Amino acid sequence: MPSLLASSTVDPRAFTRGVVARWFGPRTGDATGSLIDRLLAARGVGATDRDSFLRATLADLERPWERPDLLAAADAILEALDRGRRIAIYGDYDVDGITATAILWRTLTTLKPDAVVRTYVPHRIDEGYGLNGEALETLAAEGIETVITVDCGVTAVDEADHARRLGLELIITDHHRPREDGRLPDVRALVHPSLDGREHRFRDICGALVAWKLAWAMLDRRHGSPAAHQLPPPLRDLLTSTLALAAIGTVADVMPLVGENRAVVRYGIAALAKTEIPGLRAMLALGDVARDGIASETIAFRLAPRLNACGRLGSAEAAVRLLTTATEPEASAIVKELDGLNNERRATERRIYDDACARARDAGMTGDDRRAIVLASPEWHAGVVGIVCSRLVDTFGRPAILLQEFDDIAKGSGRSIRGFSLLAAIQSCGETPLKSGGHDHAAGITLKRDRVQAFADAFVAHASKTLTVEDLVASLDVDAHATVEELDVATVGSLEQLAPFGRGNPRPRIRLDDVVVTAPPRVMGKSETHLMFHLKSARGTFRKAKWWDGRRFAESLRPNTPLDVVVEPKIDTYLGDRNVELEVKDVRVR
Ligand SMILES: [Mn+2]
Repeated sequence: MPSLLASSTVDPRAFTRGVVARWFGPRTGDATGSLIDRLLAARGVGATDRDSFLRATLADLERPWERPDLLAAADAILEALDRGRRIAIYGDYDVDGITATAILWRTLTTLKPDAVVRTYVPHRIDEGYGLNGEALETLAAEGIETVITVDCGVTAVDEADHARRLGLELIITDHHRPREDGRLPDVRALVHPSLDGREHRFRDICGALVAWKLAWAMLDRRHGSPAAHQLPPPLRDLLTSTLALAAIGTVADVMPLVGENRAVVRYGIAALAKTEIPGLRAMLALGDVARDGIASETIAFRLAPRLNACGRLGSAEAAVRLLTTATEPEASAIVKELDGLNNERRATERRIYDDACARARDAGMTGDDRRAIVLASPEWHAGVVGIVCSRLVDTFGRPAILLQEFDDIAKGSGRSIRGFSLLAAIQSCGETPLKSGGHDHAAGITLKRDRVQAFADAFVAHASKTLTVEDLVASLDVDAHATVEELDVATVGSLEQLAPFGRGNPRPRIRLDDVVVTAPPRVMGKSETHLMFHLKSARGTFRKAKWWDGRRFAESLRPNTPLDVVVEPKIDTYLGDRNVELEVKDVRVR
């Protein structure tokens, strides 16, 4: 059997052990040039791509009128509008699905204000993800004639046949992985960025961006100037305002922020700051959301969790209304509701996390012998266990699977660590689940309830056999070495050119060798878990540093003990002064 472990082959990049994690990254002297050039090189952006990466403009996007699949779908929808057919946009309950739904709804109702267009988002618990036959029957019975999917449908071969029997015209737009057997639904038009033989130029895009490109294709077909493909100003504004929604979907669906996604998120954030969409304005008006300006992190940590909150707990209907029909007063009421649900979700998450930690410790799944966590409970909400798994992986440095038990089944999800493929492990540990799917890093699983214990034993045994104790130490990717002197306001400020940051393009992590802490760190924050101190180079240059949640590592920070540190440099603009601040991620005593 082939090994499931990448760590059994040696990572080509050297690693050093810090207090918290193994550091993977370039050796000293590996690269030359300015810091930004070294960072780009570390990310595989060479001299030829440098300018387009830094520029990241919408002009670099593939033109929708150059794509036959987008044109066919655009024409089918325009024809449906012209014929006055009743249209349903069928989406998904996560943020990508909700924003994709809103993009098409806004476009269709602008193109034809009196069109009959409704949205349909399945209930997470009662219906589950994707096109389902019963929903199609409901829509047909209601008089719907054309169904356009967003963020789902590419695997719906049987449902497409069912739709045809019901007399529904079906147009599918999706970005999920097609079926293993290669069968595609037989429909009027199908748009998908990564189908074999008809891939888009940039394939890693979310459902909302697929929908936005379709919107652009429709607007161009109907109102674009023939040669230059220019739109009249109000329609250009529509495209800009819906770009904010596409950016939210892109970040929330954790797309890699490279290629087209960089331009979409960068310009989408600019559009978000000026948005006229009442629902988005109401979200931005929440106290904590846009306090420090708007960046990809604003979307990831402040907007997306709230938009997700109602869908996680069941129905995404309120969030869809927020981004489609809601007027200003409705929008602020919905945002209040979503904020409340998000707080509820966080409380649920904390409760499950505390419970799971205690049970993992009791079951001996947090020590060195048993190297994975698999637990089940009837009390745990299936919509939240995935997030809790991520936190367990962070805390205990090992794969974690949590299941909710109900009736005679157990359903849940898991998260993994570097070098351990979760899906492969689930499928090869000797207990066959009813259903499993996902990736190396994250997976979903359904079991018969009376097999949970056997599965847990088999999975933990498998992980304990394949993972070494060293594998359980968290890992940290380092982009480049630098000197303290080099991290001045101008250089650190210039790193913002690499934004937006997220998956595939994280905030630069920089290693500083041979520095010292000048005085005992100060404890800060309400929780008294954070540290503040100054780092000094051998040549005597100081920088302010912070270590969030670093108090437990305070004894590694004895003044004047030589250290190597990994930091994320930032510009702090407190009281209008611009200063460099280093966010410490890990230290190593030399
Ligand atoms: Mn999606």
